[in-house]
Amino acid sequence: MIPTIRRPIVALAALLVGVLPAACSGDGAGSDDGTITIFAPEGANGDLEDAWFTQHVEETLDVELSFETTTYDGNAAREKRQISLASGDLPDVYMLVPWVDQFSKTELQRLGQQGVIVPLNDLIAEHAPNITAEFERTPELEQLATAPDGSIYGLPQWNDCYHCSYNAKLWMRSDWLDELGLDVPTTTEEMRDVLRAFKTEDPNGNGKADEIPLSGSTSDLVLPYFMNAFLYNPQASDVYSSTLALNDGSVQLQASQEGWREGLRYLASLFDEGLIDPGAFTDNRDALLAKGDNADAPIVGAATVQHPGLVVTLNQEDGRDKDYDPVPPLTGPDGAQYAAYNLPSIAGATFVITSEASEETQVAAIELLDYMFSEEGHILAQFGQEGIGWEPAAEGEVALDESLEPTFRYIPPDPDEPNEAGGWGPMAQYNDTEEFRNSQVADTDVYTADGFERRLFEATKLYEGKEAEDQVYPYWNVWFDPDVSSELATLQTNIEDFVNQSSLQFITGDNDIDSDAEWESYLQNLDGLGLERYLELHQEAYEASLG
Ligand SMILES: [Ca+2]
Repeated sequence: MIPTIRRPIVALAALLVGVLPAACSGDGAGSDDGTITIFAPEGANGDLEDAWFTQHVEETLDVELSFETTTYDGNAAREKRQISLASGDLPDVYMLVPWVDQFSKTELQRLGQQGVIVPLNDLIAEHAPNITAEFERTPELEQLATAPDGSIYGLPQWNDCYHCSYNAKLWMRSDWLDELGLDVPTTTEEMRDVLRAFKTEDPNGNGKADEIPLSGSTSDLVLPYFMNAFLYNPQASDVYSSTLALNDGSVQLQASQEGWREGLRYLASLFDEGLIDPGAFTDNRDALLAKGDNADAPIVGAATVQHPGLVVTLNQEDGRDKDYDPVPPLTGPDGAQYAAYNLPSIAGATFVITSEASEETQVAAIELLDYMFSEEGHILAQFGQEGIGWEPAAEGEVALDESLEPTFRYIPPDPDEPNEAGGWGPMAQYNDTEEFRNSQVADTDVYTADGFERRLFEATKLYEGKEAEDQVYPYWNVWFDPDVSSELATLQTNIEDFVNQSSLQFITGDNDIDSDAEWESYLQNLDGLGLERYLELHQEAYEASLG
């Protein structure tokens, strides 16, 4: 996602009142009595205070931890964090989960300049050898964390999730292709033929025309996968909704290009033939899953989902999820064949230290994070106790990436005792490098439950490298001046929402994509919404990010 601008922080005055000298902090939530007070989300899988890893790290590092907890519900978590920031009663540390709620880049700059949070540069250099080593191994992480003024106001989680970096995939029923004697489609026109056959030739064999050739949901958009057969489209469903890309070093909106119109023309023609489920544009994920799980017979032929578990419930008795296989990026009429790439780590910060922390507490806090950057600390923090949450790789087991030495096998929790292993789970994925993730053991049969990660890994190989490298806009490295953040947020909302609505209207035929007048009017509306200024702000920030 583009750095979205959160609600303005309430009561800045209160924030400043909160910046008390450490010596007076007895009435603050943070303190200098040797305890690190951590604001963190707590989920269904147990209590952070009593978690095995909490006890382990307290003994190993000789610290005391105390938690102020929030929830895994994003909106509620965001609100509670804002209240905490405004209360004048700051914790020593915020340790968050990126997909729940985290500090935006704008917040980091504002709070850093106000002195509410402290720069981590010196603390890392002096007390965090594992983080320092990781910065050297992965300079992209340091770049992601460094504000334009050179300060590291907080650290994001580095989550090098290979399959998530190519989110906009299409999965199709191989058994239907076999039944109809068809090959996996490779072009937009072959895709049309396959979807037509799915619709009209009863591939599920029940004598009813009940097949839905192609579906999706409001979180699993149809458009990104198909548009990439016409021009590079970075959209990745709910991960990244903007269509900004580079053209010879200039930031441009793909949705105002001629290729976009061609892509819409193609999708409108599929829709007109009844080959796309209208619900794909209006229904949520639960509704898509209900169609995929249809009791009488499988009815969904293909879906634009990141993985098959989003279209059918995995591991059902009839094994229907095993029939879905990935379809590589399609080639369009002019030879375009792209796949959207997005950095899987989310820019911003999940870890910050506040001015409430005494110098001693700041050092203890960065040492805690540094331990979680070590391989041992990472495994124990994320998965908990050995033998319960994970075990070392056994003789003969194979890593997800077969070229790597297997390190450990994750043990899924017992549903009756979800907290038994006592890890911190998603709160601990700071150093989730590609090597760490891909050296985990995975079953070599991709259609088993234990082989599911390998199935996603292999599917992604079909998409990797298909991004238009010189067109990828690295929005994750771009920082905006806090002074323009609210202007930018308004432009972004207005423009991106208008693109999404209009694209849908063109696809469903509410607007006529063949009408030059209607296309012109669409472009003029984009101008009226401030497209030029929107691109200018991005261009300036992009150029600044190049240093
Ligand atoms: Ca049928």
